[in-house]
Amino acid sequence: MKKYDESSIKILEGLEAVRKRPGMYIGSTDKRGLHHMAWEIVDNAMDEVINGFGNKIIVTLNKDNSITIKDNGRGIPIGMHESGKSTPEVIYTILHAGGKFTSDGYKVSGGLHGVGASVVNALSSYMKVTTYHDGKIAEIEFENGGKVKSPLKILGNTNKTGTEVTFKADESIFKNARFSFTTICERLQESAFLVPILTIEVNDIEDDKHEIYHYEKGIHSFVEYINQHKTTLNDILTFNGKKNDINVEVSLQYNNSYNESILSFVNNVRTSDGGTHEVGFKTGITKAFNDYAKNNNLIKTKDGSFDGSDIREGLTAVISLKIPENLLQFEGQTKGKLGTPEARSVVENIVYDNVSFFLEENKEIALSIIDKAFKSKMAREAARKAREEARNGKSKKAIEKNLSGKLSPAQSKNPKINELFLVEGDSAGGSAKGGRNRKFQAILPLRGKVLNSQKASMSEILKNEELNTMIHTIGAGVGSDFDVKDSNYDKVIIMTDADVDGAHIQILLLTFFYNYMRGLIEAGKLYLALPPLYKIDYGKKHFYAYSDEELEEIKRNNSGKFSVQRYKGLGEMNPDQLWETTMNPDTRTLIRININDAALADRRVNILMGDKVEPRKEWINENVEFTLEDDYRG
Ligand code: 1YM
Repeated sequence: MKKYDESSIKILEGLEAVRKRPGMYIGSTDKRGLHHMAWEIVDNAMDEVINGFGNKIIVTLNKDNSITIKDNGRGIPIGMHESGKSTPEVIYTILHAGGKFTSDGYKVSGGLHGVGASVVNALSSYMKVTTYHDGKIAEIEFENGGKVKSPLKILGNTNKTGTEVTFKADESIFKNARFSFTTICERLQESAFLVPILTIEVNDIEDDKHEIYHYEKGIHSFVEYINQHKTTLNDILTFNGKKNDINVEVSLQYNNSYNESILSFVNNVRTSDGGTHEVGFKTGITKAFNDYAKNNNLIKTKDGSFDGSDIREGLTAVISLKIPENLLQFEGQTKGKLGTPEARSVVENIVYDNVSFFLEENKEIALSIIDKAFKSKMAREAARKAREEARNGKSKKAIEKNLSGKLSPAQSKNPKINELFLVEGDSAGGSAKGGRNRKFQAILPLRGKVLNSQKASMSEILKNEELNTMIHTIGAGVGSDFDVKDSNYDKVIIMTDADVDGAHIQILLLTFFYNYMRGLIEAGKLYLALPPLYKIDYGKKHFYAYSDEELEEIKRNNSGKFSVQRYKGLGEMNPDQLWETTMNPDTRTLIRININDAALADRRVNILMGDKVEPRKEWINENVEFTLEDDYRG
């Protein structure tokens, strides 16, 4: 039997604590948590490259669901600690609190909340670390959540350096321990944009899929990638500057769409909730355009100046800052918002100077963007006027009359609890109307296909009866005039049949909300209802199955005679069934729509709904299987 000394026991207790509460260390044990494990090791490799050691990272998804991450940095040192343990053993078994720091004071670790390699080990059924260091190849293996399987041993000599880590997530902790090639590729591609010297290779052995990412032009290429399938208005403008130790790099380009797509990063970590740097960027670019327009007599009156949102219509921008540790401040629950006050004016000045210079040098482009901003301003003012009229003017009655034929309102007028169901077709609308809790649930049936808003202008949207009714029902405006605070509903729930037509309507509606009511999605108020696919009757007992897997599971867990009913549409359910399975807050499953990755969402929506056919065909060919990933549920 092995003997454990006191320090070994402490270490095992530490790792055991991680296994007891994995969520505290990696957020969750679903698909997202699983991928956090990979990011943790990838970030260690990335830190090494950012520190100036090595330039290549290879990630391989193995057949047994394990993953291998390899870099060509210095390799983890192989010396012994006074505890008698080797350095790799210490790094992979002792819980480290913070990230690493470089000599120039930049915190480079993108590591999630300072979680370390040892956490990954604690949540793995197997782990192997191989280091190429000081002319030697050395290897250590762990099993069962970080227990040493074989201590560090020298395997031979080498003239290479680097680190290779393989781990297999513990299947008793993770519901599904299979990594997603697409998820890994998307995240690593982003890293490759941010670190131009880096080459990243991703391989999936089982499916024989391979990707290589390397972008010498950095965030310039990032903007090029986001706008790839769009019609653009200018050559990409890239500039950088440095003040007060804060390094700023910006790339931007306009396209002919109506949305803005701004992505920001601090020390190569995404700041998905923005912060002072984004505020500075927005102020700087708005000021540059307004000053240019004034100086060239394009704006006459004071209130003729543009709102920031007018200037940002069709703008794609990537902002990347490097901030030394002593100035770093993050805010918000997920720490995704930069708080550093200095960043605001530094970014604002650099953006103002560079954009002003660009406008002076590129008169024609300046005019075309300003023309677009003018149109945005007009549309915004028209939408606002329409909304004000809807609220009090003559047309209020007309709109209410129009709505009264369609909307079944809730009795409550409380926007904090009310739910709006957008239902496909009149017959399902009838079931929903009969089955709902009328106190707080309103039903709006949608007739026929929804207009594809990716290809429509604001005035076409406002003329479309279906969308117009929806806009007035929600009551919070549309486009740049949209303000989620005015929404009449806490939840807007899209409820369609579980078939191809239903999926199409979902996509059209999601496209509309994404383009014209993005604030609703950002506030977490847009949902998809999840109706069951089957009803299974075992005499008196009955079950609902929401997927084929669930159907099989129900059949496995029950014995006796049964009959299965496949629901083809919502209309086939009687009101009680629809309430029980899909609408009752206590028993239903809703899928909350989020914009996890604005750039990716933008790209997807554009590929799927935009005016170029080729990229859509290509995408559909490459992604034939349409699946719903766990992490979008909740
Ligand atoms: C595939 C994962 O972990 N590479 C890696 C890690 C480290 C070093 C080099 C390294 C760092 C230093 C000195 C130093 C280390 N990480 C840690 C810890 N790839 C991968 N490559 N020599 C080598 O920071 O001074 C310690 S060493 F603790 F952060 F995990």
